[in-house]
Amino acid sequence: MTERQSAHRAASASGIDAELKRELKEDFAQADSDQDGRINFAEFGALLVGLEAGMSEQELRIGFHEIDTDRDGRIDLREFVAWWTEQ
Ligand SMILES: [Ca+2]
Ligand SMILES: [Ca+2]
Repeated sequence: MTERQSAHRAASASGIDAELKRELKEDFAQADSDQDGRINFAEFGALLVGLEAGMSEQELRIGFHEIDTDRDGRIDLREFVAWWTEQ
């Protein structure tokens, strides 16, 4: 878990507030570099590299599949928010 993710999780301990949602939307929009409303694997990899998570490609793939709960190969905003806020 990254420091940033820990902060998000701490902030969400008492429920997702508007501020957190706004931040997540911004993070999502930044990661969605082709702006199609979904984060694909390449965009996800770039996001994690940007966060300096230091994950291997295999770890990235595992993480991606964990987040992509409907298994359509892309992460939508709902899945992204669930990932950050899930305990
Ligand atoms: Ca995209
Ligand atoms: Ca998905």
